[in-house]
Amino acid sequence: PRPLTVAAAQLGPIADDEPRASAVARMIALMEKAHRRGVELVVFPEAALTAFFPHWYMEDQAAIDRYFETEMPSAETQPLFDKARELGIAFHLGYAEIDGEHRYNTAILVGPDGTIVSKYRKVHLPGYRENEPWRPFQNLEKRYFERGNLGFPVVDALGGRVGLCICNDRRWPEVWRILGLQNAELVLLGYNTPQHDPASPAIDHLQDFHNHLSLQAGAYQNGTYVVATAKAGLEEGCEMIGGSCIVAPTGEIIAVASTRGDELVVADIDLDRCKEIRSNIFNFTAHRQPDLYTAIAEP
Ligand code: ING
Repeated sequence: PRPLTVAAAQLGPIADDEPRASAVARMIALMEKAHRRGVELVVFPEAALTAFFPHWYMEDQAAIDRYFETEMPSAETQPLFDKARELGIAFHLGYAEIDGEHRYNTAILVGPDGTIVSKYRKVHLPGYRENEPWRPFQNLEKRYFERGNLGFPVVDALGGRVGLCICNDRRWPEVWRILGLQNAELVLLGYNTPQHDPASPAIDHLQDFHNHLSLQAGAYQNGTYVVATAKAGLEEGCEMIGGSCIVAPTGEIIAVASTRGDELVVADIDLDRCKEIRSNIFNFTAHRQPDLYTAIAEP
């Protein structure tokens, strides 16, 4: 057995005028609670330092860039890295990244010694590029971010194979299979998911279902654990789902949030259990027929 105690550290809304120091303090409080519960890995949401600014239209690049990090860690985020090292806890953090002239929706995995061990830049950017004023809120990720250029990373960490993706990525089966083909045993992701989709209001009541459906399918069909963490609640007029959860390789949800605020969702997992799925039903070597799948990679 390879036991690991993991947590989804769900965050409630981050107000547009809430300083990074406040978001960091909330995350440190969750990390300290996690430590008291023997947690070894804490997963914070996508865009965990600021309000999810793609929900509104901006033209002034200086105003947009206020939501981005030009260095990681920075003075405001250093306390989170220091706390992690003090407690010996690894953590996942989502944030908006500026790299030279490039802007990405980024996530990192930081080891228990406070060093960055993996980094991912979001590939599946939902929404659109130009303002659509008919909507009560926007999704302008295609305007504010470039497509990620770091592939879909799986690294050796925490005694296993750890993969990253971000939010909309979880809805695309290709992402899960690319991580599965690299033998991911634990996939970490954050999300900011509105309850209401102005383009498809008829399925608003299914947003929680579609969230868990995507995570459970990805976990089961690739024999991996998943820790998925929401930024939840009413943030700058946009109601976002919660449902942060930990999913087993069997596809079972083994722990789930019950609020839309700051909440720690904890589970004891055993990375060896991935083999139950990957050595039988989803034994890729024995059962996959990649020569017949070429259409999947065609545009
Ligand atoms: N948010 C949403 C998500 O994929 C979305 C966008 C919501 C797409 C609902 C489709 C339906 O969870 C981000 N940030 O990707």
